[in-house]
Amino acid sequence: MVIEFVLCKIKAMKRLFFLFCLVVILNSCTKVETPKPLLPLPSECQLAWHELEFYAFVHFNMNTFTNMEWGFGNESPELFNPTELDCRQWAKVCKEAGMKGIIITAKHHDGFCLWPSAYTEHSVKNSPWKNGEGDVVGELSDACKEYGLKFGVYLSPWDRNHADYGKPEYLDYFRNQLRELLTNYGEVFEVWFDGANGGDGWYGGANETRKIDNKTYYDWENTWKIVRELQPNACMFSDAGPDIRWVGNEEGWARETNWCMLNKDSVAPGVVSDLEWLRSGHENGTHWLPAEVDVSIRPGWYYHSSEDHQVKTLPHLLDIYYHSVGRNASLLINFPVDTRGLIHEKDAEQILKLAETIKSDFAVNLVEGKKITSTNTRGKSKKYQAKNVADYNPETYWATDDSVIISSITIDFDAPTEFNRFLVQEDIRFGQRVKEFTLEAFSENEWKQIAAQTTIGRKRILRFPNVTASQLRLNIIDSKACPVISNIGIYKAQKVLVEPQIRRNKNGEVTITGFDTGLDIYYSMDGSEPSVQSVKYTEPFLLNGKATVKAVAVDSGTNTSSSVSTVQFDVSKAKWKLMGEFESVDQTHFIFDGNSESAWSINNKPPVDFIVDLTELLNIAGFTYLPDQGRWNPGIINRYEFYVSNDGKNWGKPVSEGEFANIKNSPVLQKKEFEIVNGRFVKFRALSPVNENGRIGIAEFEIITQ
Ligand code: FUL
Repeated sequence: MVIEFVLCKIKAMKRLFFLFCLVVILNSCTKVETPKPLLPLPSECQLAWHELEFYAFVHFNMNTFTNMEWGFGNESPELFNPTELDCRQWAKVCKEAGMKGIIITAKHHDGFCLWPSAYTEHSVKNSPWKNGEGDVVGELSDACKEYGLKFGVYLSPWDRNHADYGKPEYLDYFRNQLRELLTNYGEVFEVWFDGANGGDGWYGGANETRKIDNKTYYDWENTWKIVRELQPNACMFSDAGPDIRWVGNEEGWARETNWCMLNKDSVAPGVVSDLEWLRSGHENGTHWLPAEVDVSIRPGWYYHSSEDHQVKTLPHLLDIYYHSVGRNASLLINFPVDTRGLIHEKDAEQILKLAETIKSDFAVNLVEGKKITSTNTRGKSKKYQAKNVADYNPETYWATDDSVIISSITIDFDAPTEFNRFLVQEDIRFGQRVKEFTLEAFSENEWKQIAAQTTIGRKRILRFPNVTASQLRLNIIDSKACPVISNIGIYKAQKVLVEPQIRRNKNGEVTITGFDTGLDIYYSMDGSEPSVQSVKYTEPFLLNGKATVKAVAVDSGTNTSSSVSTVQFDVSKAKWKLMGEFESVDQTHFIFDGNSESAWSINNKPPVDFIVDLTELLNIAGFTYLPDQGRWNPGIINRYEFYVSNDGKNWGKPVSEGEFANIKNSPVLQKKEFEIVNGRFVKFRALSPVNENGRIGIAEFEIITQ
């Protein structure tokens, strides 16, 4: 009996073991394949770079002390003398702002080196700063280490100082400097190669124009090899990568449709025939070449005290954030470090406001703990289930079967929930795939579409007015291969209470607008700080003379106020008349309409004269020129002369002349001041447009009176 019982037990155990093996075998046979990666794919170094998202540029060099954007190359090292240089202050600001690294202009186009290079005398070693013993690059690299930030270098290929620039010898010099920077300062995360080259320069005293062939002169393939060899983890930036591409503007935006891929061989550093390629990438591009949005927190890249009041404020910075990080690009914000050698207080204040707002906008993820379902799950496997998009694990994702592109993922909140932000990420280890998607919200018993969009990429964030719904659905409409979504977030961001925008049109009508809806606006014109006791703005009003308008936005619900905006208006333009050949050209009113978004331009051969009758004698101390802000063939002027006359016939010599430096890449407001001249007529002569045979135009023109 006992033997029989034992034999039975053994048999049963054998059966069980057999069954177990069968299950294991069956299971391994039906194991669902991971999605096939869609080429091209990011490299390891690019993947790590994508994670950084937001980091800083510092433009600090000779131009800081000469008040220039592009130095000519003949500046004396004696001029470089910061009084309180403190790279730790830069690092502290960047760290607190949530930025992940700092890239420094070790050498800009004027050739001055922030480190004591062994290959030139044109560097800090011949400056009075620290008696020539200083090294800004070294100090920054140390500060970055201390604050846990990455460290990167900008080394301008164009060198207006070097005698050999344009000859083959210069390439050795450039490469030697690159080696110094990549050997002596620890780990470098990004090397920034600027494509800009304006031609003329000092060049060791030659004072001439030197043209180079951007495609061949720097022998990029071999120059890039130096970086790979010395800093294998560094990504290289240029118009054409090889790792990171320029986004095709310096205003702080990528296109909504933005692919990480680009046909790399169609561009070269400094040679891009269509900026749209950089702004959107190429859907079927040959290389993984993601976009980096570079933008300065002020109009210029370098510090100019005249721009202390033009630091970009929170709404503008928020737009930049959502138009870069929110559109599958990374964000590189520049601080023009000042003559003291510090990030200016005003710049720090605004960047910290941005950081605070981003932090609070994304503090509570409404997806957390909610039911998530999908119309299809790859192989019905748990490994690819919809829930993975909310597990904060970047390794897991939701994917569909290879044959299923059109698919949806639904978040069920259980109860009506209010939100205004939607964040979604593809797992880019599998390539960038999604071409088209929509968002729908379920409220009042029906599904309503709240957005229809194109690409996703590494991160896509949508902003929309508050929506209250019990469910939210992401529909993938089109994709290059089955979608692979790693993360979804839904948020309710607070109302943005920032200083209102004040504008005056040609007739002298002042309009004041708040950034968000539902806010009250109060203003003053007597210099006092506006408050709820001041005049309430209800509609545009007339202002014909010189005056300072101040305004504040108030959220009556929470009883909180924005900071105050201030605009100083000069004399009214109501009676101004355009004279000469454009006198009766219809669209010229755009030049004086106080709206920076409208412009007038023509295709005439320069010189082109804009003559204005101010209709009264005025003490003129300068003028401002806002170039055409349009994205398509804008008529930007880069060389000018400015005349003042009493009769509109005898003009004499120009009272101001020169270039609008870097205006092509940064078409911001240009301000030129001169010794006061009394006159009734002014002539703004455009000597050349930035693009050869390009248009010549003006968005806004004003004079500055005493
Ligand atoms: C441009 C340069 O010419 C500017 O001066 C600045 O350095 C900007 C980041 O790149 O091309």
